[in-house]
Amino acid sequence: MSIHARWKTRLHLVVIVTLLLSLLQASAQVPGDSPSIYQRGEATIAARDGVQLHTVIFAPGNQQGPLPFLLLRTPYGVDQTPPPDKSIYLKDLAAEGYIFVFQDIRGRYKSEGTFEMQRFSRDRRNPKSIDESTDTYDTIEWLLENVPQNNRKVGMLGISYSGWLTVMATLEPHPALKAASEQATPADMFLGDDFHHNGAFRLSYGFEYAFMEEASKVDTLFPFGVYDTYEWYLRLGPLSNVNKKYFHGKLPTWNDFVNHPNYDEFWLKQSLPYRLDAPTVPIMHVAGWWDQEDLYGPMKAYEVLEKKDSNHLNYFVAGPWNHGGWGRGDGRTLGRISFDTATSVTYRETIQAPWFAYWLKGKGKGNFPEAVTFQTGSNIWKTYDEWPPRKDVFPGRLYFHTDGKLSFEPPQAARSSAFDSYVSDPAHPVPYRSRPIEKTYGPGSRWYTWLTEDQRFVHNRPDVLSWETEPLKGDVTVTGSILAHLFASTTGTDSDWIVKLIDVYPEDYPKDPKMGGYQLMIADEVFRGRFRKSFGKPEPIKSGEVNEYVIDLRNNDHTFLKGHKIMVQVQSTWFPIIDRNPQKYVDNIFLAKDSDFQSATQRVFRTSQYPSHIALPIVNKQ
Ligand code: PG9
Repeated sequence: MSIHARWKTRLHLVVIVTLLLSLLQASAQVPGDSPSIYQRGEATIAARDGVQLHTVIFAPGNQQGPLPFLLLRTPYGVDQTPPPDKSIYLKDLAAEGYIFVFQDIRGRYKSEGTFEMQRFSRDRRNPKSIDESTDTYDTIEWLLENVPQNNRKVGMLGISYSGWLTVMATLEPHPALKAASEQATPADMFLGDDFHHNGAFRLSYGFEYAFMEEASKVDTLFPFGVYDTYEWYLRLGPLSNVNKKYFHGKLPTWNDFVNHPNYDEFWLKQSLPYRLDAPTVPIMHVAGWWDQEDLYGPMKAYEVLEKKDSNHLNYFVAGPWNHGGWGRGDGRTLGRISFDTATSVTYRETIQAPWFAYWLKGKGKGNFPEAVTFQTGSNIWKTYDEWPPRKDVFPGRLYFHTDGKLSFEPPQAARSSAFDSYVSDPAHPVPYRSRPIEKTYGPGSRWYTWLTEDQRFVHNRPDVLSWETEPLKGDVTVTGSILAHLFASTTGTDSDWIVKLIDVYPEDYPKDPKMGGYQLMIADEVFRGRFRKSFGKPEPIKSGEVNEYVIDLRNNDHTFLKGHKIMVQVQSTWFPIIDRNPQKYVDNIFLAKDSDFQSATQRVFRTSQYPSHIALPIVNKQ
């Protein structure tokens, strides 16, 4: 392999221009202006095909002996990265002592080559082929040979896209890669992460992210020209207008959305379950319960690797965070929700730093628990020997009843008339967060905390149904996988079903009176009805037919406290995070016409034959 490299060391003044994305947010600077003890250098590292990868390296100015590397690769630009001892995310690792390496991936910012959104794995039969795994391999090879005083061990970490790049590095790992922590990686863009959930298209995210990454080599926000993007997306009309009026077929990721409306080879080959085998590098997965982008990913990546983890290399951590929230701030609160303790500080100091110190420096005993979670509600850290735990966990079912009641008793009604109903109108979709809906990554955007927003902003809308329990007589702790079983019909021939599991605070809440009656989503998900039998082969829904929709509300660890109520809300639009389902079956919703969109009357059943309910793993049933 030919290696061309420049290696310049110089102290560098770092300016944070904007906290645009999770990586940069995770790099939020430590307050105070004592000078960094790290020295900054820059290198360009040639990948095996000659493409030059722009790289920033920080080593301690007073380095005494060999140190391991910590490598972080990103599409979001590394030039503005603060020294690691000045980054909230990395300062505990910096105090331990590493050589930090940050790299622009190919095609982004100062690296050469072409960017491909979540590049497929290469064809290994072709020795000239490249992918993110080989780029990482080549980078590590160069670092070992060219950076003085390294101990020939490398750790990788990163949040979201950088988390995904961390997973990619483990596919054909360099032998020096000794530890990897993926944090909020996407695992499947059709089933659960940024671009679709259960086949429903994440319109505002997909549209804005495709533009941000592919309109230019550097991040660029789409110029909406209106503040409330709810209005803009509604005026957009059918999705075919995107290429017609704005993208003109020039953004590969948008074209992929249009050309792959079903779960085909394209999505499968991109997904982590398809790409991952048994873990060979120690790997720690990190997830945030209120991650607005990639909650499914780290849970899925952990689950898939766990099945083949005979050497105990696979670990899971989850806490009360939004996307990357463990990497910034102290984690005492998220939006208006309080956790009583500095959860992000605990993560960084007592979980992340010791984990890398063990694998890269041999410090400590290495007897890390299989899974660590911060249980919300009770607000305590928990450890588990397996995730989700099976010991002392009992299946519970919360059934929908008449008059908006929810209870553990199954419904008796045999009458098929026992249902609740609403009209879903794609011309007046339910906003997913309170308006104005600022640009996803725009200034002042409330995107980052929308999952914790008080759901009273839509409660009692005529197109949002809700059912709730009586105030709980004791705590109800839910640990593990939550599933909604919705028995529902529509007068249309396609439909979205959105289910939200909500913790309702007592009206009188002395701990924080302003939180009285707050409706906090604990779990939420959308399901696009056409995919009820198969994500690969959609089918129209028969108008008026009652179907069972089993909707995965993901894993959780939450205590509904005594005196709180449990609520479920169901609706059929969630705009513009989810595109509008025409509610009339068309082959490809990206090509639907204006005239295809129609109102539909939805029924949610609660009879002994069709007992809509939420299945919950309960730890301490009342
Ligand atoms: N959620 C972002 C992303 C990751 C991977 C692909 C597309 C988007 C991110 O925060 O990086």
